[in-house]
Amino acid sequence: MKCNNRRRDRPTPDNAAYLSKNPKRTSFLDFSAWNSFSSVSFLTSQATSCSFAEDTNVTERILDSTHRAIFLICCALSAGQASAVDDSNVLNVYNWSDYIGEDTIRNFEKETGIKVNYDTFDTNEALHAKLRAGHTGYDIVVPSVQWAKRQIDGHLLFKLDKSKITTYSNVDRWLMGELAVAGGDPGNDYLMPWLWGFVTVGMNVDKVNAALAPLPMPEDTWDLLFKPEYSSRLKACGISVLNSGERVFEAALHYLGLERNSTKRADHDAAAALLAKLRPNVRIISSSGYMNELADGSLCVALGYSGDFSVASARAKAAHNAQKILAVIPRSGAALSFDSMAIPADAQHVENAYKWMSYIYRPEVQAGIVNKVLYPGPVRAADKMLSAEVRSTPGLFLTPDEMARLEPPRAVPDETLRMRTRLFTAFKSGQ
Ligand code: N2P
Repeated sequence: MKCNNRRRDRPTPDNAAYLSKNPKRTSFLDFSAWNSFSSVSFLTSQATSCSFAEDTNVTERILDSTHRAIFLICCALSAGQASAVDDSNVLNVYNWSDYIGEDTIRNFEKETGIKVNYDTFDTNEALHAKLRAGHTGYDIVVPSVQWAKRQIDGHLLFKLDKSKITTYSNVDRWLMGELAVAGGDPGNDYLMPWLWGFVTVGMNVDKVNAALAPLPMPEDTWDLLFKPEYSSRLKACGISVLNSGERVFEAALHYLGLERNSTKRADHDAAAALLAKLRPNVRIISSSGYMNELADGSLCVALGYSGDFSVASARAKAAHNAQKILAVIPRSGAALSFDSMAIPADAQHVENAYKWMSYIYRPEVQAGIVNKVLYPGPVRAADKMLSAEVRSTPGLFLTPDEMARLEPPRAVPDETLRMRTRLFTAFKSGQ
């Protein structure tokens, strides 16, 4: 039996106002999905859910008085809590895995008394599907900006009252400009920055050199993935690619000299043909596992995110295991990736989300995040608070020449996204 009162609670005044203006979105009062105990009608008026799903057969035969008593106590307690708990003391956050400081959450909780429920994902596709399904229960989400654009267009995000972000002026103007364009948020009304980086090829240098010999390292590191003469040699020591049709197809299109945000079927067919040659040499399709596997030497090359490679390198150094992890910006360039913070349109703890945002842009809080995850952040005043070792991380402070080789993200239409998803499914299954 499950009782759950965590995510279905009273709307804040902001949310109530939002719902009244957006009748198409279902409010928390829509109980249609809560069918588990419709026969216990008096309980359905409570903002809580209990389920006997696992017990169906048992309940049919032996809904004895003890069992029934437990059920009623559980639901009564839960319902009691729903009305007694102060909702304002909760914040439900959904962020990428390995993307926050060591003490970020703990310090926020200590300082504000707000309890943070923190869940993680590792692809935009997963977050987007949740937002589209609605009722995520989350108050803060972290979509990459080109996905956030779709979410703004689909009325899935809450329009921010910037005056409630007390540290707004600490935020890098350049980054806000990038969010405005790539996120389709010209007034910076919906998106605030989280961290940013780029999508590239990372490698365990010594292992790659050994596997390629007598071939030298190619000048353009994309060749490691897309030239079969390299990828076939790297197969045995392990190649991994992101579990994202968007990222994998963007990389292949770029390698072919085509637009990363191409919408053309013919371009995608060409990319799919290139990827089909890579597929037999790929061991792992994952958006998070590659960090540890590169660090412990069980993987040679990965298509992944810049900061994750920096973390892999730091982990290898900390383990003194002699694995050298490197991720450069390939000679022919790579794609920038900006992640934003946003509040889902049906969030129930909007005031707490503002408190979180205000806290996140404090320089010392930023330094705690960047010191741990090794991605560039949005608060320049935090730079001098980073440790000397972190400051020297490749990819953290990019030179103008490096920036010139990075292309900003652009959203593709849903139809193109669906085409990529279909082709990527075929790639994964090796068809
Ligand atoms: C964190 C990966 C997040 C970067 N581990 C991708 N947006």
